[in-house]
Amino acid sequence: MRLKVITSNPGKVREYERELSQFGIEMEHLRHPYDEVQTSDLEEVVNKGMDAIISEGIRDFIVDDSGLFVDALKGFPGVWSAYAQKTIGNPGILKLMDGVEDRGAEFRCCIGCDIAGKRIVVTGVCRGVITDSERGTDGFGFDPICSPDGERTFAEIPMDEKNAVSHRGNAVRLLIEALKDEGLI
Ligand code: ITT
Repeated sequence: MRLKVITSNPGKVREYERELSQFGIEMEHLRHPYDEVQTSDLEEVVNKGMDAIISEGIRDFIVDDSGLFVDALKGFPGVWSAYAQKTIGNPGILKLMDGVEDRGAEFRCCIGCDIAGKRIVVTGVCRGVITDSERGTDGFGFDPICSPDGERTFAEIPMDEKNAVSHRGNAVRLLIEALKDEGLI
């Protein structure tokens, strides 16, 4: 079975490949921009994006909308994570967190999967903390400032360790359960 991963982010594709290849699912990276509606709900972004992609005749794909929700910033950057990453970047998030004691944050990943004419939408979460400085060179995006356990950041651990606890890893496990329930794997 082959699924397109529709994203501008090759880091996401690598994580899907690692987790889904063991179930005989091959991933194909497709850069195909789609409208991401402005809403505070990741699932709504995913469902509307899927409608648009399907209306163009594309089937058998995954889309992924993710975000970092920082407790002390009342959930910012959340659904604006991609914009925040491009503009203020990790140094900007660290600056907003300067002197803030409550470092708690949550990563969320919503996966929309169109497969064999069915739609599966699942969301995985991962709690962690925002570190005091950027650390590590692996991963992408907010990984150098996010730590699942307050010790190493996601950019300091191998991908398998990240996937074992991450928002995307948790979402993929829900997707695998749903694919099994549908008898598709
Ligand atoms: P697409 O929308 O094209 O898939 P994107 O990178 O813009 O790619 P999102 O809007 O889902 O993806 O992600 C919002 C931001 O959160 C973006 O800057 C990502 O780099 C970052 N992000 C998403 N997942 C992440 C992860 O596992 N680790 C670190 N940062 C992540």
